[in-house]
Formats: sequence, structure tokens, C-alpha cells
Amino acid sequence: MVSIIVTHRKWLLYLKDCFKSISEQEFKDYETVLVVDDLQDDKDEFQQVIDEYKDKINLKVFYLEGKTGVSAARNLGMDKAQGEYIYFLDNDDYIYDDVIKKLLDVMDEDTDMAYGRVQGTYQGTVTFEEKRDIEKEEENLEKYDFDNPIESRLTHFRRLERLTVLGALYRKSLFTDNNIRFNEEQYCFADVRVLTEILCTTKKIKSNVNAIYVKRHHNDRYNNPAIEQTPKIESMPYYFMAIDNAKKVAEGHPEIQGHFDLIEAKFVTLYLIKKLRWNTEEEECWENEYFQEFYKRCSQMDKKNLKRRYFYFLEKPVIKAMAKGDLAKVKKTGNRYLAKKKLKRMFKNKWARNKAFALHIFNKMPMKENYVIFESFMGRNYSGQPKYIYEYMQEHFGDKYTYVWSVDKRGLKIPGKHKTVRRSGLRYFYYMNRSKYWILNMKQPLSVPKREDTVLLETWHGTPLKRLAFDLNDVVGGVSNYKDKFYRQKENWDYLLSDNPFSTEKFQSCFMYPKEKILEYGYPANDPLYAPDREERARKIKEKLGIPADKKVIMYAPTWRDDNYYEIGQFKFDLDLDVNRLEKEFGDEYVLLLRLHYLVVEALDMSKYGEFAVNGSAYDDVTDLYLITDILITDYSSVFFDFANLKRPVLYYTYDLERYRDVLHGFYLSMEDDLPGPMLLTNDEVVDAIKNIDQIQEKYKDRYEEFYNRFCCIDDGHATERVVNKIFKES
Ligand code: C2G
Repeated sequence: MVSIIVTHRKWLLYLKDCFKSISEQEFKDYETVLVVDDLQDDKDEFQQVIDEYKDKINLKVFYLEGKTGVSAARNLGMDKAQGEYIYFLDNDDYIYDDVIKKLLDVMDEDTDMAYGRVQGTYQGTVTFEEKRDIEKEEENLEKYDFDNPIESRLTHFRRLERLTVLGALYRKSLFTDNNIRFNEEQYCFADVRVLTEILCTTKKIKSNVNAIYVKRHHNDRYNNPAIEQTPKIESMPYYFMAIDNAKKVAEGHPEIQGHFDLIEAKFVTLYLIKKLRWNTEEEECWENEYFQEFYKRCSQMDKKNLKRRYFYFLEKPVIKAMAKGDLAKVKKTGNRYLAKKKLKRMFKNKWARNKAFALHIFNKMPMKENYVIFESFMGRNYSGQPKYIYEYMQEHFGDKYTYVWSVDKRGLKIPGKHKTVRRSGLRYFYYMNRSKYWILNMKQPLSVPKREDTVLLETWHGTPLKRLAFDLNDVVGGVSNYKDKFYRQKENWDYLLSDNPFSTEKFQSCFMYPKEKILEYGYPANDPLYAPDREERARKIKEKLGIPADKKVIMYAPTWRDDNYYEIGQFKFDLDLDVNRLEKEFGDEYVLLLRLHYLVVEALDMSKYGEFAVNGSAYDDVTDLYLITDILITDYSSVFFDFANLKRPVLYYTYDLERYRDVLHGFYLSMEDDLPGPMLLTNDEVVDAIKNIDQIQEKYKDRYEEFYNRFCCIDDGHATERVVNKIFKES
């Protein structure tokens, strides 16, 4: 029998995935030993999960008493395990259905340990499962050295946190006969000594690289940190303890001991020198006790070991200086090494090159108090709140300010006296550095250093329906360090604009942003929706788009799908709406304006449709399109919050509701109860709804009113004025 030892403290959501993966094992002769350490989930919900899986996975539950920590929990798990083999599985991870079978396949009488592969993911179960076949093929199996377990399990890794007991099946007697246990004082890096001990004790090791253990890297170190995300400064005592203990058990194995020297030396050149360079008052320990500790360690090191691979010639002087305890020299040699790395990056990467110019030259030039830089949707459009703030300033302040627009392509038509800079170009870095004001509607790039005196107004671009940033469990289709980056970006926002009390509330959690810095002033981009001359504006816009004055307009404005992309940030879109059918039904009375999301790079093939369909995707400003729209069809896009200011009908074409809600995003509102229009799942329903639009308006009258009062309560045509007065008059 195999005992699968799971330790749990919190995150029921993950535990369910973990249990599910156990229940799906092909090999059935197992027990699941769950050790609960200081339960932090809701007790009833936890019990429900236990009840659900009790029989399915032969579950035995034990509570850790008088102790805490994963080491103690695993020790208790081993004491309780009745199987001949044990397999450790963390509650937030999961395994493929063939793992236990595959590992047992390679185990024979002489084998004490069979290890598979630990594969990291930032994704949730569902999306990961979908991708796993592709990833399996792409994995480079050659990098695993199967004949040399010490090499492939231990010395292959240069960072201590990579040394893990996970992903392997062990004969239980290996632990009991040799009294191998986890050190209960070791909060982090507890695996290091145990793994070293195992490898020094037995050579009877096999592997099956297709037995895959999926390790979830937590994408939110602020709200949901994994042990491996313990801040370095706090984990250092455990770091030293783990290395010392591992070296002790590796007596008689100089190659293993030498490897730990290498790990320490690498820590100095990869991490410590950066800390010494940008030393802050709160982190003085790097220059004091941790420097002393590494001095002691480096002075005792056998330097010959460092000749091993992965150690570059500019790293050696750093370690030499470290061995002498010469702080000034460590800093000097360390800076030289960092400079070399930076130079290398600069050659490869334009952003890094421009950033260096910014830091060393532009940053030292005086700030221009009257420079304002604007950017909408990362330079893609002349639109949104930045556009209206700019136009208001042009009108009221004229030449008092110098206006700069950051654009990602030439040809954006921007009226008024201004400069344009190409986003990511050198001039962009120059103006970003010298301008006192940044007015943006999306996140700013972190590679552009923001000065202390810069005022960054983050206007954002919509009331959130879909969950955002820190309120998302999984970030599908985003970069793996999305939340880390987001955290640093929002820390630099001086103000965040909000359109209504609902947004103010949500922004506090999803952006982890303080209420005091949120300006609940309404959206400048919605001002034209209240303009007295809006009919006249609408007439001109229709003319510009070639839409006959006597035709009414249906706009289809869907959002993007996180899982449908060419590459990150370059999204595809499959048009599910039956345009030809709509033309047949409504061609006499309406035109259909197709407006894809700005992140979608797909160009619609308009030649397939007649004059009925008008391409609105390349049109800069969606506010203009609202003005000419009689019926809006959308899905999960925040466009309807803004459009509702016009009190015109909205339909929701939500053909993929379940996937969008349950897998990709999740919502802040109930789509069923809160929306001011019906959800439609098929083209038939869309056609019907348009035919009966008057009845629908009547049916949704009260709900629309409620919706309007909740989300459009601040917009009144004067939001821009409020924002400009706050940002520019006050400062
Ligand atoms: N937008 C547009 N055309 C579309 C969809 C969106 O012009 N077909 C613009 C609108 O200005 C809209 C904004 O993009 O208000 C945000 O659109 P969403 O579809 O809601 O997508 P997203 O960029 O994910 O923003 O708080 C809001 C969220 O950030 C959502």
C-alpha cells in the first residue's frame, strides 16, 4: 500500500483539487493521510470536503496538537502512515492520474526511492489540465540525468528552495530504519536536510520522469504567500540552518558539501550584492549580521569547488573579497558584476537600454513642473479619460502646460498643440522622466522609473464587472508574476479615479489600494454623454463613419477572452454573432457596428458582410460610438456601465457565460439579478430580443433605473472639471 501524506492549514479550494487528483489515481491501493495543522478555513466547509472524499480516497484525518509547522505535520503523517511506501503531497499542489502507478512501475525490491518530475505552474487546475499534453511534449527531458541521482536531485539546483522531497515515492523503511525526520524547528527549507540525508543514505534510486507532480507557485505573495515566498530577510536564519544541517549529514560526501558552498556563493553574487548596493535603513541586517555570516562562510570555503560550472569569472573577485570580509571591496566587485549583467541586458533589450539612460541622465535633469504626459490604452488610442482631461486643459489652460502624448503607432489624430512620443522610445523615457504629471488609463511600465515628485493619476478604464488583479484566483493568459508587478505598479499611483461607489469599494480590494487616494469623481470620458449638443455630435460621428442618418445603430462590443491569444497581450476573437442573419432580419432599419476590444489584434474580414456591417474597431474613441448607438450588445465588458448613462437598451450575448465566470474571471455582480438587460445564449435569442426591444425595455425598466442609480450616480457632464481642479489647481 502507498500512503499519500497531505498536510493542510488553509486554502480549501486547492485542497479540493488535490483530493480530486488523488481520487483519479489509476493505482488504487493507497490511503490518504491528512494532517491538519492549525486549521484556518471555515470548519464546516472543511468538514464537507472531508465527508465528500472520505471514502473516495481512503482518507484518514489527524490533527497536529501542541505543535505547528509543515515539518511537524509531515513527521506525524509518517508516524501514522501504514503503507510500505510514502508519497508527500502539499495541499495546494496536485498530481497526474498515473503518478503513483508510474513510480511503482520502476520500484523494485532494491529500490528505496523513485522520483518523478515536479512541474511548476501559476495556473489553476482547469486551465493547466488543458495545457498539460502540449507541455509534456515540449519538456526537454535531456536535462534530467537519470543515471546520477545526486546530480539530478541535488547538485543540479543552485537555489536552495529548489531542493524538495516532493514528487518522489519512498520506501517507508528508508525513513524509519535510518531515523530520517523533518527538523521541526526548520520553518522553511525543511526539505534540504531530509533530501541530503536520503541521497547520502541510499543509492538505490530510480526515476520515471513521466510521473508528474504539479507544484502551484502562488501568484499572490501578498495575500496568499506560500512558504517558499517567505520574505528573504525573514527566511535567512532558516537558510543558514538548513545548509549547516545538510553539510553535517553529508560528512564523507565532499561533492555534496561542496555543492552547498556553491549555493552560498551563488547567493552572494545573485542576491546579497544587490542588497548591499541598494541598502535601506529597514534592511541594515544585510550589511551587518548577514554580511558577517557570509564572510565567515566564504572564508572557510574550499574555493576550488567554485570552479564548477555556473560560476563566472566576474563572480570570483566578489567571493574573494567576501572571504576577506572586505565590505567595500565586495560592493565594488559586486557592482562591477552587476554592471556587466546590465550591459548584457542593454545590448539585448531596448527597454533596458532606455531605462539606463533614464536613470543615469534624464533622472538627474530638473523636473518640468508644467509638463503633462498622457497615454490611453498603452498608446493605442486617443480616447478615454486622458483624452477628455487633455482637451479640457487645452481649452482652459492653453500654453500654460506642455502636453505630451505617448502613442504606440504613428497616425493617431490628436488635435491641439502637443508633442507625441513613441511609447518605449528614448524620447518617451525622456518625457516620462521630466514630466511632473502622468495621466494614464492603464498600468504604467515598471521599467520607467517614477520620480518622487511625479504625480501619477491612474484614471483606469471602466467599472469592474469581472474580477480583477488581487481578487482573481488564477491569472489566465497573463504573465506569471502578474500580481507581483501589479503590486509595484499600484504603489506608484498617487490617485486612482473611480466612477461610482461600487468601483471605489472594489478597487480597494482588487488593487489593494487605499480609499483615501481614490477620487470618486465620475469619468471624464462620460462627460460627452451629458453634453447639451450630443445629438449634433452624434450626427457628425455617423457621417464620419458613413452611416446613413436614417439608419439606427446596433453596436456589438464584446470583451476579450483571456485564454484565446496568439501571445500574451495579443488576443484573438472568434465572432459568434451571425451577422448575415441579423442583416436579413434588420438590414432595412439598422446597421451593425462591430467594435472589438482594444486588446484583440484580429482584424475582422468585413468583405463577408454587406453595407449593414460597419467596422468600428479601429475607431479611436468608444464614447463617440456610444453616442450613435441605439441598442448595445455586449457580454462581460464594462462598456455597459458607461453606456447606461444614456439610458438606452443593453443586451448581453453571453454564449460562454459558464467558462468565463467559472474559469477565466468570475464577476462582482450577479449576471442574473443585477444587469439592466437580458442574457442571451444563442443567435435566435439575439434576433428575438431585437425584434421585441420595446417589450424588453419595459420589462427591465425598474432594474435599469436601479442600475443607473447605482452606477451612473456621479457622472453629470462635469467629471473632467472635478478631476482637473483636484490635480492641477491643488498642486
Ligand atoms: N472597450 C472598447 N471596445 C470594446 C470593449 C471595451 O472600446 N469592444 C473599452 C471601453 O472603454 C471599456 C474598456 O475598454 O470601458 C474596458 O473594457 P472591458 O471589456 O471591460 O475590458 P478590460 O480592459 O479587461 O477592463 O475595471 C474594468 C476592467 O479593467 C475591465
